[in-house]
Amino acid sequence: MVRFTPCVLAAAAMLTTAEAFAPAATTQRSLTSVSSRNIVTSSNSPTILSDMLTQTELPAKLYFPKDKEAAKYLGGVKIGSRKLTVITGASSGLGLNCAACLAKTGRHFVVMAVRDVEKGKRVAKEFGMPEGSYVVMKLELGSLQSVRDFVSNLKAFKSIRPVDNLICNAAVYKPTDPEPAWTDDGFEQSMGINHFGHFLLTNLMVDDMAKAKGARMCIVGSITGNTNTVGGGLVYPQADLGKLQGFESGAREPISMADGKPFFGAKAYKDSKVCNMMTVSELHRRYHDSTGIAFSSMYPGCIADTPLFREKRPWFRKAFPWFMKYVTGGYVGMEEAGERLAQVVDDPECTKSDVYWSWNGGAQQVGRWSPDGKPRGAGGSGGEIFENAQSDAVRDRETASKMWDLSAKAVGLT
Ligand code: NDP
Ligand code: PMR
Repeated sequence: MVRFTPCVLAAAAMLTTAEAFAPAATTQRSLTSVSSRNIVTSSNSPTILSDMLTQTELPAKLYFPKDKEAAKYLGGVKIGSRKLTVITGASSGLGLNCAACLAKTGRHFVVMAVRDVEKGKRVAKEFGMPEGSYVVMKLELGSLQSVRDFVSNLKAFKSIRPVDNLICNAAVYKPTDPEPAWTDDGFEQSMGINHFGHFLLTNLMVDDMAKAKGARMCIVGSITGNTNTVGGGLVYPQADLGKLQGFESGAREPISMADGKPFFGAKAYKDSKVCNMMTVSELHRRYHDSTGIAFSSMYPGCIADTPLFREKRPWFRKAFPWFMKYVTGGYVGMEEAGERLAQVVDDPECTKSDVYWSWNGGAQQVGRWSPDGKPRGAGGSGGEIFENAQSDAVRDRETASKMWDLSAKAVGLT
């Protein structure tokens, strides 16, 4: 395999995330609100709750006599001693593969928190997730109301057990949009969905999860938000929250960027990943001692063929996996990436808080964190988990604390 060379470094310096790979057609998109496209905001009514069921027929026997309603909502599925694990964006790519991996271990009852419930149900079946191992629930991260409704709907589990694990995985990447698109609440979508939606979700779930023994919360980060790496430091644009002038001004339309500068889609995604990783260190600082929850972030590797890159030209989507596999060596397949994320909440060795998990070695390591629980790392040289170091900018305590306070204000927590 060809590895990373100085010549590639030069290419990196010349190429930019936004400009080198422009979209297939430069479409002048209107300022599209998420709601006008695909939100069906959930409500707390039983009709909608029953919609989250994966089973169409309810077994007669209720397993949860303490709360008959909850049992009804769950179709009589017995969770037993399984951990209750919530995954956002579980209908595609990393999230779906992680959900399938965890469900198949038999150690987790998975709540697939998705924006498109029908899609979630369909892909769960396609991925062979066993009946009774999961439930599909509506969560539109581009709507703060939907986030609140989702947390409220989770109360269906209240009499059974608290949520043991929360994985914040969903994201959008809009590198080629000439103009920003907005969430229901008027946030630029990359920041609104990837960061603000998850920020509110994590805050609303801390108290419930504090009741679980050994709870874990993971927000997926990325190398491209860390400027101490080639992928994040050399490929233009770099993540940079500036002095958070955009957040200070409220972070709502017409303000699209964290630093208050004009919209730049590729950068907005990277900035949102910085906020994701900072949120983890702040959650740790504010809540770890009092709740015992282990807060972590992770970089799964470059899963170069997920729909995250849907806006890119067809040639880019073909070339990118090849480039990542044979030039940088940073590629990881979706199944292995899913196992890696699953490992963060399932491995007894991943209980440490305030860690940014990464894996050494390259692709084709499927099975290292396998559903049958075989030990990882036996043989071979790659795929070993380790505690990675984030960039100084991501670890900057002052900015992180300011980011937290301004985010809390933006989502209506303060
Ligand atoms: P995908 O596009 O395959 O998955 C993203 C998921 O997020 C989908 O399930 C999508 O739903 C969901 N989603 C998007 N918008 C919303 C919304 N408004 N509300 C709720 N859910 C939403 O991308 P990946 O699997 O590649 O990305 C998963 C995570 O991994 C992201 O956090 C990303 O930043 C991170 N990551 C990815 C890397 C890569 O190389 N691919 C590298 C490093 C990190 P739907 O199925 O309906 O589209
Ligand atoms: Mg990048 C070791 C080098 C490395 C790694 C690990 C990544 C990861 N990338 C590397 C290098 C390069 N990339 C080089 C040398 C180039 C110039 C040719 C390059 C380009 C590039 C583009 C255009 N890379 C990209 C893009 C994207 O649009 C992706 C992106 O930034 O999305 C935000 C991307 C990525 N490179 C990665 C990873 C993990 C991505 C996906 C981004 C993410 O989800 O964070």
